[in-house]
Amino acid sequence: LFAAVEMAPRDPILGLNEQFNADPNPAKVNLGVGVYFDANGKLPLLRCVAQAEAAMQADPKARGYLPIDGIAAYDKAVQGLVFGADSAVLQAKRVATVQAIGGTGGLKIGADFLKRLNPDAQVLISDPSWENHRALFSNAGFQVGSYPYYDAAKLGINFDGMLASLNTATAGTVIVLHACCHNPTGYDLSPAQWEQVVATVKARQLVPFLDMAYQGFGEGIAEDGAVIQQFLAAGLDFFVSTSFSKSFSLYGERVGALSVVCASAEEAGRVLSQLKIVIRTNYSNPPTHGAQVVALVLGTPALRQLWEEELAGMRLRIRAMRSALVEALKTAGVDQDLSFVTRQKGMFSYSGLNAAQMQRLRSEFGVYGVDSGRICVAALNEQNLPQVAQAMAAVMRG
Ligand code: PLP
Ligand code: TYF
Repeated sequence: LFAAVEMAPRDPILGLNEQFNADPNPAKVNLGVGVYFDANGKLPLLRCVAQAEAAMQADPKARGYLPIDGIAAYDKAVQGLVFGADSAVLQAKRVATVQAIGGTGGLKIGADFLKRLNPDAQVLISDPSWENHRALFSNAGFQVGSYPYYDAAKLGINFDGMLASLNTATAGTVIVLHACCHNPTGYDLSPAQWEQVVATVKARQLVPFLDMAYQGFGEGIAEDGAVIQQFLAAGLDFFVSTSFSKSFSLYGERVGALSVVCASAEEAGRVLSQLKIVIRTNYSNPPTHGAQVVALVLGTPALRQLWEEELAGMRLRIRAMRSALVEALKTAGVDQDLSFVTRQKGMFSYSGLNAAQMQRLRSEFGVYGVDSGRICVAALNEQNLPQVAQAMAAVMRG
């Protein structure tokens, strides 16, 4: 039966993790996978999460099936965070939101729904993008192309190329956009550039799908969500996937959501009914624990305040590591302009290093980043920084 089954390639990033775990070098540093580690190099358990879990344990509940679209209080909390608690679009009940299995699950529910709605549509992702974007939309049955995004020579965004590409896309093309903290480059559009993207998407009748996996890691919760307000102001219908993997440090609980902004409450009701079919035929209904934690934190003022403080702590530590990396590289003798490192947002830095340099970092120095040149700044700390900077400086010198 399986004689003709081919070996599938490893996920380029998760595969790197396996390679890291197998490396006997005691001084190895993992800057590959996008995970936030604290100043001691540990995966944090947020205090707001621990307190919510303690409260849940003090009053344990039986675990029945959840509704297909998840915990109502959770979906409402997601909507408040993404669209603003008193936003007109929520008051008008124009948003269909479902709990999802991580941000990936939110993307997949959206992709499956879009495939039924518009089977011949093309999907465009940024070049480069999170690897799984292409695989996920291809596996949902779409032709996946890309729009220019990174400009290596400029160490920034090829915005003219991006707009030109959107301007030639046919009506109905699904445009996957990183709402903030672009993965892998770290370069985000300015509000003025977003305004042009919104206008183009509207004029060309494209279908925006915003992936928001890092809300709160760029400039702040509201600041990172500002792009949503720009799409709302233009009166567009659009998709937003949410992930709490990073912002709650709940990677393994798989907590995410999909929200679809519709033209009316009646339309949102019909869209919701279709999203529920997609969920029902994939995994029936979502799991309870992670969403309960997030709903409790977001719905309890003291816990919410604690979460916002802890999230700000992660954001500021990453920013401090960016500046520290620049300083350490200068100290190690790198004299090129490194200001791009502190211009980038979120967990990642496109370092500008090529695949050969990244491989040397791994084999000679035990420093693991992605061959594209992406390093996870959120995994840097005072202890590993000198080693990382020395190693990067060495491969930069050639
Ligand atoms: N989208 C982007 C851009 C990501 O970087 C990630 C990272 O994991 C995801 C989606 C998936 O999030 P989750 O782990 O919650 O499925
Ligand atoms: O880009 C990253 O490193 C994170 C984690 O298939 C990740 O988004 C990477 C690959 C993958 C799932 C999650």
